[in-house]
Amino acid sequence: MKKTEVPPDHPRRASLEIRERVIEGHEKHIVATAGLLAHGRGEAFDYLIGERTSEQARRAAHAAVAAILSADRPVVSVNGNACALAAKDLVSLSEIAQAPLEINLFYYAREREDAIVKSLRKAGAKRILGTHDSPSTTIPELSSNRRKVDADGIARADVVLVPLEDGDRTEALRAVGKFVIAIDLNPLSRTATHANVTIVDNIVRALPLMNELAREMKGQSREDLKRMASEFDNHANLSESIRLIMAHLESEASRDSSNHGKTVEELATL
Ligand code: PTJ
Repeated sequence: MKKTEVPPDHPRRASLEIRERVIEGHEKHIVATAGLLAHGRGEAFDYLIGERTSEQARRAAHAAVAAILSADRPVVSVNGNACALAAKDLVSLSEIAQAPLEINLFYYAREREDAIVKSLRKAGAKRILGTHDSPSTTIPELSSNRRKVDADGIARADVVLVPLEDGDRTEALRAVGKFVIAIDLNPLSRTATHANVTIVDNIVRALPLMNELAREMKGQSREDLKRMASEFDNHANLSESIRLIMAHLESEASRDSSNHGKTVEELATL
């Protein structure tokens, strides 16, 4: 199917182009049908946070990268939406942090697995775990398809990055002792509240930032990185992210023209 062209002067161009990538991913079987709905929910929260990376998200990304770089066996979990929106960034983070990529799907279908493998390989991935021919084991706490994990990957990982995760799996990963990093635009989701570090931002902004930070922080000592990760307070950070949304809404509701053009951080201090 021909890709819909977004007019260059469309005021919502950036958001519509991201949406087109998800639709294209769905047509190629990378994204599950439910992934289209998940994206719509994400878009709504992105609108509420001002469609930009907040200071809170930046701090969380810093702690997340510190945790990944200081881990013994970090893994980057990949699902359909993450692959459609950020394949190259997932591959480069995996390389910088020496964290293997593992495909882990809620709505498993062999054609989706194949489509994701193809897309990750095109983005430069050399090694991909979690495929049908890899040795697998299960997370006992979980009943969905995602209970199957790669014996060489998530099963033995200490730190797992789960972009756009469903709540059950985050809880299950925590229950089996993993340090979980989530990227989730919804600060109220079970994933956001159960992860050790939640980056409340769009994956299309969060992953490039994580790559940049990973390059910068790679030379730091393991002790410093471990300290940065352990000092991060996810609940406090999520509360601040929710306050930013409230401030944004307050300003919109008051329709005070003097506040137009202010960033959400500036609004939060009013
Ligand atoms: O590819 P599969 O089969 O593994 O399925 C993937 C989905 C995303 C369909 C599955 O994990 C799912 O149903 O997830 P949920 O429970 O809908 O949660 C997805 C979360 O991601 C929601 O909290 C959304 O707000 C959030 N989200 C959606 N798009 C983005 C996002 N967060 C960050 N960046 C986005 N672009």
